[in-house]
Amino acid sequence: MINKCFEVRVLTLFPEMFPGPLSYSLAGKASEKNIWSLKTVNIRDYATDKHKTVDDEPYGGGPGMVMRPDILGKAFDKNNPNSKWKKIILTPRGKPLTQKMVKDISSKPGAVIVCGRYEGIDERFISSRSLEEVSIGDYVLSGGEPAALILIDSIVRLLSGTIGSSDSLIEESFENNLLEHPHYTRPYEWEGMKPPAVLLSGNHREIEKWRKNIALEDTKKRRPELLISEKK
Ligand code: 6GU
Repeated sequence: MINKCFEVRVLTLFPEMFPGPLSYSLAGKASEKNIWSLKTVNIRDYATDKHKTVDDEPYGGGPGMVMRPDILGKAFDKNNPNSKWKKIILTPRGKPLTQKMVKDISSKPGAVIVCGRYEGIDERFISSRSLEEVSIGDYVLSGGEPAALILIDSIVRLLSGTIGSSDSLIEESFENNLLEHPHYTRPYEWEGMKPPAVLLSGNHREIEKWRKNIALEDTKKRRPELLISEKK
């Protein structure tokens, strides 16, 4: 019933940032159950000079520093266990992460995730190791580490055994390119507001109809681009 342990290997200059939030809640419990495991690799351990340099000035000039391909290459080659694993580098230049991509990653036996830092990463490292560049959205973080925590969380919750009922995965946002319907619970009346009457009707067909309709209306209002984009 439970699949083989999904292995995550994170290459980072800040291994202390892990597992961080991933040791709590669903991901934390799933890791205790050996549904997934995490190993961090400190890129700096592969530096060769006495100052443990991992970056240098950009060719062509400009602000900031660029991560060196030789150090990254060595760190990656020593920690790249299996050709079936997904190989990802997190940078704001990457393809925006979608639930479809998360599903694809979670179907593999594991993932190597490289966290970008400083102003950039030497392009030769990215292309020579065939890494997929992924971004978590159109804003800039100071590094790939918070993005890696988010990516790993999104993968782990799809692994078999992490979430009790697979129904919770079928109904949620981004399935069928729709946002999920809104939710209500007790108390029945709060600050003068009551839940929509249909939800207390006991008529499951009507409830389903109401939820589908409001999901579609909310998606049109908030995320119209989801309705015209390709199937997830
Ligand atoms: Cl993956 N890294 C950084 N530094 N900034 C980002 C990002 C990644 N995704 C969105 N912004």
